Amino acid sequence: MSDNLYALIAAGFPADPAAVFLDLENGPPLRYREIDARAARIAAVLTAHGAVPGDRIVAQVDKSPDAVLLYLACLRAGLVFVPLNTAYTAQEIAFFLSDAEPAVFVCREADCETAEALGREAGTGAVLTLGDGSGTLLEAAEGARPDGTAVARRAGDLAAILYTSGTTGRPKGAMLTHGNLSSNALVLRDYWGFTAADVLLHALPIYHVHGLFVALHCALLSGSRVIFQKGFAAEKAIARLSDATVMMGVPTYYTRLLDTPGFTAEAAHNVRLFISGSAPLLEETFAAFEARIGQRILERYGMTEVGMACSNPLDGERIAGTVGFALPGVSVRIADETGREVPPGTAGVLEMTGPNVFAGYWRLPDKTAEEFRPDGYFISGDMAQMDESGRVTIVGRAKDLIISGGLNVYPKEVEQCLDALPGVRESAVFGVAHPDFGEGVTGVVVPDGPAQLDPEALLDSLAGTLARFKQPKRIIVVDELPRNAMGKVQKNVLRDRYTNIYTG
Ligand code: MLC
Ligand code: AMP
Repeated sequence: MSDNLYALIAAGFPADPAAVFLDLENGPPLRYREIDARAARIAAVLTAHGAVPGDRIVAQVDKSPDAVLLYLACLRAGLVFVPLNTAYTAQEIAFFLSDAEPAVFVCREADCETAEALGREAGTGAVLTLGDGSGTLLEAAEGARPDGTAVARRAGDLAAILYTSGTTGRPKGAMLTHGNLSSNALVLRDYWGFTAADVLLHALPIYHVHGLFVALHCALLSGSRVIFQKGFAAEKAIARLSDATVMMGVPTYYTRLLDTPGFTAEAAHNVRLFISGSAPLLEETFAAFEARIGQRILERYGMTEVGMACSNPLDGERIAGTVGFALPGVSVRIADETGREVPPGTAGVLEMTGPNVFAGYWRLPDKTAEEFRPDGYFISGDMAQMDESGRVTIVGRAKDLIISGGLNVYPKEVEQCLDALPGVRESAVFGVAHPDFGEGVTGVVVPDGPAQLDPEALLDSLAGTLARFKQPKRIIVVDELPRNAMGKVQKNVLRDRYTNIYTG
């Protein structure tokens, strides 16, 4: 019996030939009955370009049904899907191509020329565009002769690599296996009570765990319909809520909904479940939501490396500021810096193990070893506490990480880019409260000599190197950085000093 996640998904496709998978803003829907043939044809094109099971397929493509089919095609053919944030710049992509060494890089039509140049530079097997014009992957797929069934995979075989940045500034590829994804998907479908009667409002990007795995797998494994929106826009989401039963989003989606007058209990009456994750949901947002809509948002906690680990219950009490309990099959503990479990109520680092926990960082065995305890627990870098009943509260981060609108930004990476700019001696990047993004990336720079530095010009200079969401929302020029007696930059002093710059 194969452990291919695609085989698991396909085995549960609804029998009803009219059942809709993706319900689109424009154009005909993608029906469940179409998935297999279309994914098989895309897979045939990839294999015709020499990709064999285990090879990586890097994709930087817009959100579309074809992008979802490309993911499913990779699973089906035993290829390892490597999705990239569409905001990444050419410089960022060059790294991913050289690190992942894909057989095929699939890009957007508009990026075709740059992508080909990057592919040549990195020695990528082939560069294909996802558009449906002449010479594209989809055109080739039209005429392709697909192979029979999903390629046999074992649970430990890789299904995807998702890059997450790191505290050193160098991104790391988290290797996720078919077993990791399948186990988490089945648990979530059941824990959140997904059935074929559900309709999921999907406005998340599909290059991260949240929109790609958590949302789509719950829908695919229950045969539910997905209202598939290109991106999140509060008005558009509200317009479709009366047809939806479940919505998933990052906290920014919920604050933006609450800032929109049309978001009322009436508009949301059909929705049985609002789920939030990827960043902390403020207690004020939870309370304002309950007061307006009469429902409690279900907050859950996860990471690229482990998928989902904790969730508030579907039927039990959902408590603001907590992320609930370890999911079935996942073991969570709060530990001190040596990995020893601390008593209930004490803050420590959240560690976890289970079938959901990734297989390590791509080609970084030493980094992988550093992040696991000898008994197999993965060290999340999040600070948390657990009460006597097992309920977990995230209380902070041991890692130097900013989460802006649900996207991770590692200060080191931004500091390296700022430091490389002419006229900059050094910089410090940190997050402070932001009313829309939760945390706003903020940079402080020290000039190299007497020359004046213009923050706007510095920001312009980052444009080609750093994805927009990683760029500081504000840059402040200072004479020197605050340092402790050991010479270490005191980011807490900077955070305190600039705490109100976005909130007034
Ligand atoms: C866009 N911008 C951002 C940003 N997204 N800046 C900071 N943080 C972000 N997250 C930039 C834009 O480029 C733009 O720049 C400006 O900010 C304002 O754009 P916008 O129109 O307001 O942005 P929008 O397109 O609406 O996007 C915001 C967003 C989006 C919050 C809707 O970022 C989003 O969908 N985030 C979800 C990310 C996600 O899926 N995370 C899950 C990771 S998985 P300018 O200056 O050019 O106008 C994970 C594991 C888990 O964490 O537990 O789930
Ligand atoms: P990523 O590496 O993009 O998968 O982001 C994972 C990180 O997001 C975690 O390590 C947490 O810091 C954060 N995160 C995810 N969900 C929550 C949540 N509900 N509350 C607080 N932080 C969260």
